[in-house]
Amino acid sequence: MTTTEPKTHYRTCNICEAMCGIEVRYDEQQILSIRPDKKDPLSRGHICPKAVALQDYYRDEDRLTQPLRRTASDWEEISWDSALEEISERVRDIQRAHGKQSVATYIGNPNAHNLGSLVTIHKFRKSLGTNNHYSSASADQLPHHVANKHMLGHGSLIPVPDIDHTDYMLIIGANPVVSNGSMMTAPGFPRRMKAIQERGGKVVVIDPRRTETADKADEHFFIEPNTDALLLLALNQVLFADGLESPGHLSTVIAELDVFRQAVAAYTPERVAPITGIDAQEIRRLAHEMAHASSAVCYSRMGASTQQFGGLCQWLTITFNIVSGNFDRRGGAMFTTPAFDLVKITDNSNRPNTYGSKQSRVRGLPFNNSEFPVSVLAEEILTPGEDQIRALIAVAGNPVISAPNGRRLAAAFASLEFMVSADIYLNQTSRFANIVLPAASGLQIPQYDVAFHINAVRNTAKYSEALFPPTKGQKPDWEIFKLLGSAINQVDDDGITPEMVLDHSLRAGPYAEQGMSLKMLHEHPHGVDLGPLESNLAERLQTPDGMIHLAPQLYLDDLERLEQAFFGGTAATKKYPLSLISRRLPRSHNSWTHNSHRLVKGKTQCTLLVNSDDADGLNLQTGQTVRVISNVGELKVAVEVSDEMMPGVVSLPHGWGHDMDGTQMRTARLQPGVNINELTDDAVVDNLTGNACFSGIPVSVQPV
Ligand SMILES: Nc1nc2c(c(=O)[nH]1)N[C@H]1C(S)=C(S)[C@@H](COP(=O)(O)OP(=O)(O)OC[C@H]3O[C@@H](n4cnc5c(=O)[nH]c(N)nc54)[C@H](O)[C@@H]3O)O[C@H]1N2
Ligand SMILES: Nc1nc2c(c(=O)[nH]1)N[C@H]1C(S)=C(S)[C@@H](COP(=O)(O)OP(=O)(O)OC[C@H]3O[C@@H](n4cnc5c(=O)[nH]c(N)nc54)[C@H](O)[C@@H]3O)O[C@H]1N2
Ligand code: SF4
Ligand SMILES: [Mo]
Repeated sequence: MTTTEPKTHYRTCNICEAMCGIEVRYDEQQILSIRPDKKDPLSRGHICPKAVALQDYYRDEDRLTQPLRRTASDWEEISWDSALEEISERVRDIQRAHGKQSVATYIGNPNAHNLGSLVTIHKFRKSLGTNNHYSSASADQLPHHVANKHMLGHGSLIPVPDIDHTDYMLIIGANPVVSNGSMMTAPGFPRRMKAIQERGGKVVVIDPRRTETADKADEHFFIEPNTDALLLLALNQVLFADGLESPGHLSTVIAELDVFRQAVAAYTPERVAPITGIDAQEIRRLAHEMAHASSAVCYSRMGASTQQFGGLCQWLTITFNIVSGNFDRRGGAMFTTPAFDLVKITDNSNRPNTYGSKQSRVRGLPFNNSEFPVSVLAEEILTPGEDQIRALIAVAGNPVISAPNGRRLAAAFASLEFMVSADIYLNQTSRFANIVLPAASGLQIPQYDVAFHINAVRNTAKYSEALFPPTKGQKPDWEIFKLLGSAINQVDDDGITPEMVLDHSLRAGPYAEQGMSLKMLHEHPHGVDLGPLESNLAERLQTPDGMIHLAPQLYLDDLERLEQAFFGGTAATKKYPLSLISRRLPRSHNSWTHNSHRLVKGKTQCTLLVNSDDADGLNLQTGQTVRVISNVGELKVAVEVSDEMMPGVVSLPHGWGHDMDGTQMRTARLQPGVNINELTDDAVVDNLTGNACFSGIPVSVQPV
């Protein structure tokens, strides 16, 4: 019998934004262990259970290994050549008959975690000659990009909480103890949060649920979902009213301070308190604490972005950091200096892809960063007329589960003349494709986090080679983009690999003088430490006039919509007395990790959390099945009574619902769960940015 010596491979886990370093021990037969890489300069020994499950997604027998073609009643495996030939013929026929706008793309979250995708997507999309591009960004973080763009000059110039040095952190609508941060790459967040407390600092959480983060924080306040813009307006108002404004070293580059002061003047804590549910004196105190702390940062995320005033929330979070004197300053909101510097490479200041340069055909929502919001995708497919979408190419996305009103989107996909999906599974979205292309993923692709080094709480750089080759007929996404480009548009293969782009960008980047290159990263398999965040906004700012804009007109205009919604006198509806929000689970990532036995074993995770007062009123007990009803749909799910919840608010996990329609889903047989987005409404968005709204969904709950 021959035994092979175990080998060790170091890489970055590419499941979520945290970029944890992992150590994989393996031999020729199997993976022996996946453990934290203690020498990774960013994650320093942190991983979560999802990284250990990388071996499960790799070995999963339900993974697609050959292109599939939908037949009248089933699927047949076909060769790549036949798949590409059919795609080429069908898409070009549709383009000829209905014009280029009739073909759309949807790009899902895993693309953001994939070096190869990030450096090939743009060229592929451009080659299609359509504006009909969609992605998960508009179900997630669009308000951040719009605020960064209008205030700082570039959508990807992201203010990052300097959590390793701050003495005060106000967290609004985020649960980084579970998520490990978003728009804030912070692996091992619990440890980093504890360090704030150990150095005498304080963490405060604002959330309608007493989350895992709130539990560990020094203080937690419940807030009525969807009202964070009012809270943030009042926090900003107090800074001016109580003479606490101190823009510090930035005072000469801040424009529109007086306009901003006037814009927030009406939003006193007393005026917003009854709506937000947070006492006026407490709001005032929080603003004072933020201003008086030796360093402080306000961080707001998903809960404050995916709501009707997400755009205002992200604007006001940035202003609060600026006006309280905590911007571009140690321990405040700071900016990275990434080795692959997307901000400098893609100067988007004057390109036609900019915010509002086009409006969506049916509803008139704004184009941004070369995409329309995903909330209009269903209507753009279903509404007849010139430029109606008739074909879709979806890569690494599952919008039937991840986008609002998933059931309407499913109906829209079913009506398409042609659909292609590149995925690792046959799932709720890819089942509508005529051709499904099998992608390589996780341990099978090379990795450098082009996107997330920009958001990281420390400057580091790390490259990992693919550990295993693609299985059978799988291909990495960047090759799929190139093959699609050449099949549909005869785009010649330029021979450029992701590594070539990476090496070129590293050599042209801010660490060129220190010898930064792909070779250097090869020599440092744990990653290269490039130091803590430093004050650098003078060099990073991208606005044409070199100023930070505190009061861009689009936000001032949007305050009227907010006034109307909260003070316009519309009575609340009794039909849907409860307010639904989403949650993320420690052993689950979006919609695609539920086939890993080690992650889904044990008790049912996809439950409706209901406060005990509400449960008593409705006569509900833990374990009981209820109907949750909204104006777009209804579903049945088990209740978990929990005083984690604010009274009047209920919570469902996002990313589940794998047996919707009773189809033969290959994934997630153990715990199918329910799809929260059968309840969310694609008609209700943040009108300013077009971002989807997942917070404060009016629902009723009834015993079955
Ligand atoms: N109600 C509600 N909805 C939400 C959210 C919420 O909190 N509440 N969160 C939103 C957020 S933040 C996000 S990011 C979106 C996510 O929205 P999506 O990106 O649309 O959804 P995912 O579940 O991440 O789907 C990823 C898909 O890619 C496949 N996949 C995984 N790895 C690879 C790969 O390497 N290559 C290819 N080709 N395919 C791969 C998976 O099988 C899956 O089908 O959902 C949003 N939707
Ligand atoms: N374990 C795990 N980690 C993940 C993911 C995952 O699916 N599982 N997904 C990854 C992705 S794609 C992303 S984008 C990040 C997201 O990371 P986070 O931004 O931390 O996202 P969530 O955990 O959804 O936290 C949102 C919080 O907002 C609260 N909330 C809901 N509505 C409101 C509201 O109106 N106001 C306020 N103040 N709070 C509200 C919710 O209760 C919840 O605690 O997580 C990433 N990490
Ligand atoms: S926190 Fe995210 S990056 Fe870190 S191990 Fe877990 S899934 Fe991977
Ligand atoms: Mo996300």
